[in-house]
Order: sequence, then C-alpha cells, then structure tokens
Amino acid sequence: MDQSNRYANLNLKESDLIAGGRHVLCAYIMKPKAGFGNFVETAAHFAAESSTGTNVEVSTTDDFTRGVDALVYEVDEAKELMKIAYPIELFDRNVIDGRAMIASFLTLTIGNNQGMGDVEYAKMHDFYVPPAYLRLFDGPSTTIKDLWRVLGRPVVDGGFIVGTIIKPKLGLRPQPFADACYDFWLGGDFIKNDEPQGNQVFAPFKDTVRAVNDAMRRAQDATGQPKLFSFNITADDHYEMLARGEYILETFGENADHVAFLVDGYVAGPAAVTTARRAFPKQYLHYHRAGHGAVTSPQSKRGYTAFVLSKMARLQGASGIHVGTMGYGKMEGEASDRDSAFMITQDSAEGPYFKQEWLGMNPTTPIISGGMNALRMPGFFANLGHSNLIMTAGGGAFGHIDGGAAGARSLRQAEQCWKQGADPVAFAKDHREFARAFESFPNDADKLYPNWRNMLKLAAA
Ligand code: RUB
Ligand code: MG
Repeated sequence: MDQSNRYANLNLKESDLIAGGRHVLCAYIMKPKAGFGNFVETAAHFAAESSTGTNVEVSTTDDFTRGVDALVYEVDEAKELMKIAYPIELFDRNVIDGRAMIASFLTLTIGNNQGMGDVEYAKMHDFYVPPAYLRLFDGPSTTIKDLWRVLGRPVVDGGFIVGTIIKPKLGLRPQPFADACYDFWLGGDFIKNDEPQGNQVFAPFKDTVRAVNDAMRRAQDATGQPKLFSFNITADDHYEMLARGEYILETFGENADHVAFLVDGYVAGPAAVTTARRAFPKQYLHYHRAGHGAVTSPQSKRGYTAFVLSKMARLQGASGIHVGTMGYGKMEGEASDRDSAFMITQDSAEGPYFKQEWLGMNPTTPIISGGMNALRMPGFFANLGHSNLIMTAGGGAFGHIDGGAAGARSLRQAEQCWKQGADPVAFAKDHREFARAFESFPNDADKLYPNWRNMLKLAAA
C-alpha cells in the first residue's frame, strides 16, 4: 500500500521544522528492496512503521493520531538519502519524572524499521534534537573537569589524562593485576578495567577491588600524585551493578572520587548506562562500546553510525565515551570519528547532516583507545588539534620494552612533543622513555619515522 500521501510531505522545509522545535530529525541512508515500492513509497512506509502506522490503514486511527505521524520531508534517491521528522510527542517518557529515554528513541527511529521486508537496508547517520526534547535527557553529571580537579590540574585545558587498560585482557589473578596497576601508576594517571574483566572465578571482584585500592594508595604515596581507576560495573542485573558500585565506593573510602565506573553501553544497553548515571551521579561514567562495530561499522548498511552512538551517549549522560582513534590505532575508524569528538565536547557542533545546539549540557570526554602508543600520538593530537581527553593504551604501555611505568612516561612525553611542536625523532634524543618506544614498536617507528634508526643511533653514539 502506498502511504506517501500520509507519511511523506516533501514541501516541508528543514529550517521551518527546526524553528518550530517540535520534531526530532533523522537522516538515513536507505535503499528499497527490488520489486517493492519506489523510493518515496518505501520511505513513507518506513516512517509509518517508525511512528503511528503499519502496512495497512487501521480503523482505530483518528485525527489526533495523524497529527503525530512521522513524516518523510526530504529525499535524494541518487544519494540514498531520506530524512524523517518525528514529532517529539511520539517518544516515551518516564512515569517517575517525565524525562526522556534513549530506549524509546531507538525503538522508534531504529527499531522495527530494521527488519522491514521492503527495505534492503537503512542506517541512521545523524539526528537532531530540538531544545524541548533535549532538556528532558539527563546529560553528563560528572565530567573530565572533575578528574582534572582530582589530579590537581587546571579545570580548563587540563590536558591529556595518561591511561592504560590492564593487559592481558583476562587471566590475571587479583595480586598480579594490582601489581600491574601499581607499575603503570608510577608513570601514568588512569587505568581502566578491560571490558571483560569483572568477577571471574580466578579473580574474584571483591579481592581485586581491595588489591587495586591498596595499589592506588601505595602508588599515590610513592609518587605524591593522585591516581584514577575506572572499574567495570556492567551487568545484566541493575542490582548487581549497584552492588558492585557500592562495594567499590565503600572500599575506596576517601579515594572514592578517584574512581570511575565503566559500563559496556552497547552490550548492556541504555538501561545499564542510565542505572550508573542515576545511581552514581558523582562518579565519572565511562561508556565502553564493545560490540558496537556490529551495527556501526562502515561495512554495515544497517543500524547507526559510531557518530550517532556518541551523540546518544552524551544525551544519556556518559562522562566519557570511546570514539575510536581516527585512523591512528588498531580499530576500524572513519573520518567522522573526529566529528564525534567535536559533537560530544562542543556546545554547538556540526554533524554530517545537522547542526546541534547543546544548550549548556555538560560535555562527554572523547576516550581514545585501541592500538595506540607513544609513536602514534603526536600525529593524532595534531589531527585533532587538542589533547583534552583520556587516552588508554594497553599494548602501548605494557608493550614498552622497559615495562608499564616507562610505557606510561613515553605516552606523557608524546603529548609534550606535540605541544612543543617538536620533531619526534629529535625530541626522542633527550626523552629516554619516548626514545625506547621506537625500539619497542619498530614496525610503527619504521612506518611513521623512516629515518629514526640512523638518527637515534647517532644520538646514542
Ligand atoms: C584497547 C582496548 C579497548 C579498545 C576498544 O587495547 O582494550 O577495549 O580500544 O575500542 P589496546 P574502541 O590499547 O591494547 O589496543 O576504543 O574503539 O571502542
Ligand atoms: Mg578493551
């Protein structure tokens, strides 16, 4: 059934929809399945299924219903582009406080429409949230400023938080795990659980938390500097998340503000993120996104992009989210990784299709992770243009030939190198840990700085 009379209105102007402030706008790349309707017909069916309709007219529809239809307002078949305006009344709100929820945003905008028989594929690439809906989201409560404050740094441009992930990913018992933390903290600031680490039988959660607490105290005593740890509290059951969070805070006592909570927001979903956001608003909420590639990968024509995921994370109140490494690390990345970092930190930012005003909502820190090491960082910072972020390098710290503490120092030196605008090979001549990173990661060194062997050898001679 062609529903384009009801669910498409190509005369609507985007600027009017934005000025009206009553619609969430979504941009999709969509392709109709061969043998079904034309582009606009399929887009209209998509909008119907994503709002008030189904594949047939139903007798229960009234005039009010029609007033909250989602409408296709722009198409460009050659680019496979379709834009849909969703009236904000469509989205579910909490009974307890009238607030918005990402679960409902997803259920409508990227829900049933992902399984439609007449749609070959459809992927969301951007969305716009009007002020009347934006203000119903929690947004971040704790930000990188709180971490800079704990570290004793300026709260504006406090700079690079040198982080790692304890590796091996799994298989360390509590004491060796805590020893690795201590070692890294001698040179670095921030450690996160790798995302699968929790309460394995060989590393009971409570034993590990106590051992890490002890390692943090010892590292702080040894260095005279505050240290940070991001604990994984992800679980299916929100009572389990609360139990973990409460145990951690109780154990860390006066160091409780040195602790962040990591939630695997893609696998455990928006409910897990909001559980952490609302139950522990004073803790830095670290959104890890393991699994997101299943829908966000540029290879996937369905789902949504990593950019969309980042934007949803800020609305939900993530203090920080992984945004990839913008092509400098080991994980798949696209140019829009950089757009994501701007979208989650600025108060007004351009996405691929929409400009978003955040109206003072707190920023979400870009967390850079995945195959990073000191050699890759000067280029990374130059590309991004600032270093106000957390970077976690697992292999890049513990893969350093002089160990975790030296690995951490090499990362900090890499930021200095970029800040000074120095040539990395020249800078390495009088920065030992950075220089040893060249020997630790020779493949990267050969690729990025082909003349390093001669120059560093001359310096050593
Ligand atoms: C990286 C790591 C992170 C990935 C996730 O380890 O464990 O989970 O960065 O990817 P290493 P992303 O530093 O040894 O590569 O940050 O893109 O979500
Ligand atoms: Mg990991």
